[in-house]
Amino acid sequence: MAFKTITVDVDDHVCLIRLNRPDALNALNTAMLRELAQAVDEAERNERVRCLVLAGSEKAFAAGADVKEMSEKSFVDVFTEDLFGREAHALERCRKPIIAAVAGYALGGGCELAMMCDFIIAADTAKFGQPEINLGVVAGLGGTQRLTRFVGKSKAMEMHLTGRFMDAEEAERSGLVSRVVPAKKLMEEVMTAAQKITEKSAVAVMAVKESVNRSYETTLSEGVLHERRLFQAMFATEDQAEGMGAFVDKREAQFRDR
Ligand code: CO8
Repeated sequence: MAFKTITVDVDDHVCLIRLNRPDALNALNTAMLRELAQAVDEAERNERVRCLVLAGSEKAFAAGADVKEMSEKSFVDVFTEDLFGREAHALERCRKPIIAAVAGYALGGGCELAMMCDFIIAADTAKFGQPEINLGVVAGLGGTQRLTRFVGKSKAMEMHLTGRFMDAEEAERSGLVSRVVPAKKLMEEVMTAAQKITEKSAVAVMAVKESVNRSYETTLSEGVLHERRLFQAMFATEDQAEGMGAFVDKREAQFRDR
C-alpha cells in the first residue's frame, strides 16, 4: 500500500521504514503514526522480513509530536481517542527486532519513538531531548519511564525538567544509544547490523528480544529464570543443533528458523 507520510522498502529481509514529513522535521501527526503502526504490523506479518529499521532524515529523526495538530485539542479529545496509544502499541508489541537510525533531532515523541525500538545507532549529528516542559505538558509516549531506565533518574529528570538537549556523544556515554557513527555512514552501519541479525536463527532472535525486554518488567530472579527456561527451550529447535553442530564441525551454520 502507498503511504503518504512514511516510505517503506523491503530489501534482503530488512524492512526500512523512513519517516517522511521533511517540511515539519518529521513531526509525528496522527496520519504518520497510523501509517507507521500499519507498516510495522505488515512487516511483522511478512515472512520475508527478519529485521526492521526505523529512520528519519539527515536533519531530523523526528522533532516530536506535531504541535500544530495537537494545539487545538481538548482533554476530552485526547482522552477519548487515546491519542497515539494504539499506534505506539504496534511498535511495542512487535516481536521482530527494530533498530532506530537517528540523525539530527530526536525530540519529545521522536526520542520516545527511538526508545521504543530495540536499540539506537546514532549519527554524530543526533540530538535527543524531551522538551515537552516548554509546551506546558509532560512526555506522553513513555519518555519519563524509558529515558529514566536508559540514563538514570538524575539525567532523565534534568532533561525532562529543563528541556535540555543531549548530543550524540553524551547519549552514548549515558547508555541511551548503542554507538555513534559519522553521519555519512549511519545507514551503512545500521543496515550492516540489521543484515547480521537476519543471518541468525529467527527463533533465537525473537527469544533474545523477549528475554532482554523482560528485564524491564520483572525482578532479577524471575528474569534470570525466564532466560534459563528460554535457553533450555532452544534445545527443542533444529537451529540449536545446527548452530552448535556447525561450531564443532568448524563450518558456517545454516539456520532454518525451526
Ligand atoms: N510539531 C509541528 N511542527 C514542527 C515540530 C513539531 N514538533 N517541530 C518542527 N516543526 C516544524 C516547524 O514549525 C517548522 O515549520 P514551518 O516552517 O512551517 O514554520 C519546520 O518544522 C522547521 O522547524 P524550525 O523552523 O523550528 O527549525 P529549526 O531548525 O529552527 O528548529 C527545532 C528545530 C529545535 C527542532 C524546533 O523546530 C523545535 O523546537 N521543534 C519542536 C520540538 C518539540 O517541542 N518537540 C516536542 C513536541 S511535544 C511531543 O513530542 C509530545 C509527545 C507525546 C505525545 C503523546 C500523546 C499521548
